[in-house]
Amino acid sequence: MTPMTVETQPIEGQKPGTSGLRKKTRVFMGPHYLENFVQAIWAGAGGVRGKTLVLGGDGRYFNDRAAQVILRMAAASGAAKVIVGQNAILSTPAASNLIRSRGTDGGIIMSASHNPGGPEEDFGVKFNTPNGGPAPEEVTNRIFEATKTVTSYDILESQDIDLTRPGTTALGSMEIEVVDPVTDYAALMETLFDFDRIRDHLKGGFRVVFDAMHAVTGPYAAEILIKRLGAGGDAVRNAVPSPDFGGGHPDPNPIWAKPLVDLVMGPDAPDFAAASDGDGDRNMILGRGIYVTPSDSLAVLAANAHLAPGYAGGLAGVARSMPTSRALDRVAEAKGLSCYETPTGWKFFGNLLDAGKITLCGEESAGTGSDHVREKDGLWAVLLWLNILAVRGESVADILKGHWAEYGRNYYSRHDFEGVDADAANAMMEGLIARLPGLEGETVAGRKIEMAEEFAYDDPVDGSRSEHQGVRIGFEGGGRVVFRLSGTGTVGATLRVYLEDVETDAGALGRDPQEALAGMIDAAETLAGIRAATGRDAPDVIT
Ligand code: G16
Repeated sequence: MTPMTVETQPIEGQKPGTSGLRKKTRVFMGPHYLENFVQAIWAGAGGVRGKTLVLGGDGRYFNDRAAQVILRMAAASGAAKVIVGQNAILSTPAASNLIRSRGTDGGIIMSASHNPGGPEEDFGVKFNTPNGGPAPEEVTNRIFEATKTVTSYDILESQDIDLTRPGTTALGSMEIEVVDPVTDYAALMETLFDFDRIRDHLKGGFRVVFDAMHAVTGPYAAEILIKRLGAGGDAVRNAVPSPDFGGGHPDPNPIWAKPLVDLVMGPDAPDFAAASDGDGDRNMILGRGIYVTPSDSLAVLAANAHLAPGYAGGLAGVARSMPTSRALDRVAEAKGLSCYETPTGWKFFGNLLDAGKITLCGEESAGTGSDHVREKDGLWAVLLWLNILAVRGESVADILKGHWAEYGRNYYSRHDFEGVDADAANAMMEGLIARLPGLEGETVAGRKIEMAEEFAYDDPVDGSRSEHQGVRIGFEGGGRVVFRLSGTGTVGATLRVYLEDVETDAGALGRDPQEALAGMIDAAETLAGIRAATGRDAPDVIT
């Protein structure tokens, strides 16, 4: 088997976004598209000669084909070994775990996360560094630069590798180890949580439903929740992964996981319900009659993590992305913990976790995680909730109400305007940014503005600076509006408007969030002219 060098030329637009490169699947399947990007990853990673990598994906359409191409390219470029999930499947947190626990040089994850899959939908590729986390901007910038100059790529000519059975095989001089995707991950979870206690709680009649949304967590949830924790056989729904996620959006939010929300609001509600996304790193938490926002979930987990054995020693510190609500900050303040504010993107937590400055972190976009891996982790969040529920013996609703009574409530919502005209969205943001210097002290929609700025982040570990990370406008009394353009969409632009207001009056903690946030919603419209810029009367998705 001799490596071939294939001539190519740079393809425009291969700039990694918030989380790797995401494009329409057909774009990825186009001539040289995937190959160019993978060759650029090798360049950005300083080459792969002699290195060991992890490879896996969420099983979406083209996952299997892309894996074969990446393996041939790794072999042709001299990689020593690739550890690959059986059938090229690995959830994102499981991949992160393998990268770390096997002491590898990093890995490639094939996923477009919560975006739908299929020939007409989305595909994605991202590179994770040896710490198991998404490559930091310095590396993704190098990858992007390499995509602009690539003139050839190396690939081995060979038949497909059999990835259907665990075991070791070879491709040229490269070793390929096919591993069961679930085993190591499930073992890690057992080290963090009190499985006996959770099992007893479930045995005592506490009912759990988990919706895998036809995506990668099905087999993980079946192994952990049903087999190891003894939840009933019907506890895991939509458990068989499919290349197009059953035709749905594998996005665990009240819109795309509506059947689950309906279930917990209905007469036959389980005590606890949860869902995860395409690649298993996001989570949605529900209790009987209640939806827990990701920001509240993060705050509750931070306040109670010590109840699980893996966190019994307390937390080193916590972090959240800037648009995430400041409910976490209240917990951190009460407990005397450092609380860091990072830009959107899990990659920004990596340095803080590596340096031991934080143990727990999360984002409003349904991501929560800890220092056990370097990705957010959907099932981990479910298990931490279950551990807390088992110890406290209360309902989800009571825990949440108790939390608000103790710390106050940060009403929170995100309004998304999807697939809007990119030029119009950019012009809206630029107009807003130009007005920021004059906004402080002004009153908008009846509330006085205390601060108005574009968020920039100075990494306290490596000193790097990331600018233009969203516009934030803070109001007297703790209200806040944040504007950002998404970095994960594949069509036009998606405008995200993050709304927050603080309530500490005990009699006003149970309001409908959209109603409680009406003032901030007005302020956002007045400040940015969202309707005019997007041509929409209302958001496409409200979470
Ligand atoms: C990714 C990132 C997250 C980010 C989210 C939304 O999640 O890993 O850090 O919060 O996208 O990003 P944006 O607002 O730019 O669309 P995932 O689950 O898609 O990998």
